[in-house]
Amino acid sequence: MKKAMMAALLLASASFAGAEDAVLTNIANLDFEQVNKDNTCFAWNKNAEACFDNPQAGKACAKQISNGSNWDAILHIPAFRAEPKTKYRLSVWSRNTLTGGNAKYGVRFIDAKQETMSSLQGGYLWKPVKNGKDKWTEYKFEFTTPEGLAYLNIYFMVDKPQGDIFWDSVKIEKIVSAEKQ
Ligand SMILES: [Ca+2]
Repeated sequence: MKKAMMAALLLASASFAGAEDAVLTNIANLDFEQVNKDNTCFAWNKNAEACFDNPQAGKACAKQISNGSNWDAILHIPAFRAEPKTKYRLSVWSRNTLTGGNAKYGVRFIDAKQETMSSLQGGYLWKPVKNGKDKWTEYKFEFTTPEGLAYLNIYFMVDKPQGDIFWDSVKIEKIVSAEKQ
């Protein structure tokens, strides 16, 4: 009886382990450890510089540069392949000294023609970070990709910032655990 219970427990834990969320590992420099010669962040656009003072992990983080407001102040990577009708979780770490303006992180939904799926909430999902939170803080949210999606992208936006904002240790996971239950 006892042995049968053990076997059942082992079996249960084995099937649970097989349904763990999958971290997407094929996206370059989500930890900001790779730095270009001009001190910008490898793989990201130019709206950040590498910062070696107090990263959340490793040797470097990103200090976002604002070149104005809204679209001039977005930091992003190239779009990466993703699956439609699938649940994902985006996690980022942030610290900031903002006393005005705002900063947010989010994703862009992109179709097979590499166009923004703007009929869906403008094609973007945004989440704010808390102004003045100068200790590293993890932020995350889950979302389900729409039918027809072919790519995702990760975006950081600052709007009229007063102060500095830093990002590190970005992670995107495909959520599989919930689907299997
Ligand atoms: Ca780092």
